[in-house]
Amino acid sequence: MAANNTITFYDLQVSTGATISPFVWATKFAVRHKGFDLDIVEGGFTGIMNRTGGMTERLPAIVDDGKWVLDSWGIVEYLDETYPDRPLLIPHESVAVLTRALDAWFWGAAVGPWMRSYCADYRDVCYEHDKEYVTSSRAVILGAALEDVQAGRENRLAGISAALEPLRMALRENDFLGGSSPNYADYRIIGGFLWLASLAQTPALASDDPLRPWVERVCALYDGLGEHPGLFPIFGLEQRPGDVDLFNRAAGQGGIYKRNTGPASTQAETQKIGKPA
Ligand SMILES: N[C@@H](CCC(=O)N[C@@H](CS)C(=O)NCC(=O)O)C(=O)O
Repeated sequence: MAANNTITFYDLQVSTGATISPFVWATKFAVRHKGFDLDIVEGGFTGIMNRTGGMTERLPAIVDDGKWVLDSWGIVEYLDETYPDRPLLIPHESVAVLTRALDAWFWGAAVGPWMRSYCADYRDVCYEHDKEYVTSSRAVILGAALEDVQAGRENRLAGISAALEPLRMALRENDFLGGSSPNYADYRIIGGFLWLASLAQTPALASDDPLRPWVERVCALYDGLGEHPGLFPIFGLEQRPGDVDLFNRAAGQGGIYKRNTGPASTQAETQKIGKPA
């Protein structure tokens, strides 16, 4: 049992003091969801091995009463297995399956494209002593100099915003991805938004984006865990002439959202497609 209800938490921060990593953000929320306090070990990208006594090169990592636990997903499994009587992060095995699918989609649709649109901002907000490593390592990952990868982002941001429609559809009808209360799906996805907010020098989403109430609702949890003063505004993107719509203003179209309640609900479409009686 965590001594004094506190878990030691190895953070990954930038020069504003805000957490940067989406994995680390998700895990911070996860530990607080279980009702534990965080004893934060601060630091940036370089020196992780030194800080952790050689235990890991990657963060997050936690120490619970002397026991090291690594990896964001590993930490969630550990917390639910070790503390099953506290609020569950994964309250049913289906939540794990669906969260992994959602996370994979979200990285392809948003986190990856945002990384290519904000990679120089990412480097610029790091601690001075991290900048050389972050510049060279991220150029290897992205395949070119950070300024070259980031160039032209103004032509890409509208499309990335538009691609988030599946999340908007779910969160227009529910307070949380967990339904009426948050679970690990919420924390996993908010991690990507908070990663962006830790570095974005220009907003990525419209001020009136339907995702905004959910983002603000999750950030306000646990005494405003996601409201660090070092975060930058991610809402405020203006749609330019020729841009795709930043989000779909006609909510709930198609698929599971187009409920069949009898012929009156399908008549207009039936006429349009010319189906014979
Ligand atoms: N699978 C790991 C991935 C963690 C990871 O890649 N963390 C990155 C930050 S996003 C890191 O520690 N990077 C250190 C570095 O770049 O040297 C997890 O889920 O915890």
